[in-house]
Amino acid sequence: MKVNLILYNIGTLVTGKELSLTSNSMENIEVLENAYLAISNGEVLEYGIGEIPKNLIADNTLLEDIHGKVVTPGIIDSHTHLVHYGSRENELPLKIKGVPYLEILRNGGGILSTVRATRKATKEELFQKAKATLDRMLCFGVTTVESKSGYGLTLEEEIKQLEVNKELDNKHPIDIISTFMGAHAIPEEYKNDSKEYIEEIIRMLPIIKEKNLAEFCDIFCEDEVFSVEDSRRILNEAKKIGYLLKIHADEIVSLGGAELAGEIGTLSAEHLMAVSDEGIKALKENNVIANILPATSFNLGKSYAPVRKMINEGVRVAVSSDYNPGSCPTENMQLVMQICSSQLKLTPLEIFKAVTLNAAMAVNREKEIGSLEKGKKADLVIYDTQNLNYIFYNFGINHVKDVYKEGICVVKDKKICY
Ligand code: IZC
Ligand code: ZN
Repeated sequence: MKVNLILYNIGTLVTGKELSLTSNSMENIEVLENAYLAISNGEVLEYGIGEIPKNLIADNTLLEDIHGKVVTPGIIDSHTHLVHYGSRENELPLKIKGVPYLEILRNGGGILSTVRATRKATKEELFQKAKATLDRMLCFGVTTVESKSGYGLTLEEEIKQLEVNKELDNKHPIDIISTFMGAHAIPEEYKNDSKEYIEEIIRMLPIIKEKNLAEFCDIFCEDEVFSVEDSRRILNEAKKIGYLLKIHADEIVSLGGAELAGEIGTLSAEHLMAVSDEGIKALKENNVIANILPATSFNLGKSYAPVRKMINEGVRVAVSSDYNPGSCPTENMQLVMQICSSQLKLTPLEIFKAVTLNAAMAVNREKEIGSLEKGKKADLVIYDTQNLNYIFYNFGINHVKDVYKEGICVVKDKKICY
């Protein structure tokens, strides 16, 4: 049997494999103590408890002693606005004074200021900025990232952003899943004719699909941005031509975005801080994944999505960063996970499930990633701790020691090495 690498003496191995669901618990993932994990050709070959079976060891097998530390699947950041230019720290004093996010946008700031900067940037500039971000994410254990467009808002400029996604996917160890989000804001040139911009988005959809630049279509369904009716129209058009769907739903105002997600059958609904009880029911009944972005609530000083209620109702919950230059400028998924612990009262196992298997489902990749099961990619993280609780207990620092992407070490002792 040909094995390239075996990690052994793993104190805690979270394989992330889903165990049968006996209740609505989200702690139903497999965890092994004193384990080994064998990797062959970038995939998980086998894992188990105790001594490494002799038949797994060939002359050229690399054996790596993990010294009782923690190993988990690679973290999947299933909601980011990765590719953009500029930054918005000029809005910090406004935010501190309590000026609402939507008011800043109404006055031509917010998303629109990032649109101006992104349109001016070259593809190379966008690539270099996003690459630096991905390097930071990788050091926090992230091995797959969903990346939305939405700072171009013209066909040409949206294509520019999406082509950067493709280039990053080709050139960086992190896998990129690309989402078209032309429906992110009404651009300034359509300020007095938003209906015409919606028509423009509908014209962009097939062109971007034909170029194979995006797998998902997302929309900012929000007060003063895209109404439920506009969102229904755009998402249904996208569905017809083969996009998988996402929706920014009930983030600031309870508009009925979650109900729409259920009606249309989006794969996930994002944010959900203001979701209604009917909305939660719609998510559950239609198997829509609730993708929660708690660092945005933390950064804006807003309320959190009612995660426990959703879990109790049987909704599948994923957690992601929402990395973007406005409401959540952080690449630190470990901080996001620590917020889940301290603010949302999720347990370590619930949190790991939310950022691995459930996140893989939110980007339609659960057959390849999200758990360390036989045949899946050997994307994994080694933490410099002796147990899972410590990762959440000693908060605010990065416990990730090493990261492997498809069986190859890309972060060693906290340093990028790809
Ligand atoms: O740039 O503000 N919420 N879109 C919807 C964002 C945040 C990104 C931004
Ligand atoms: Zn977002």
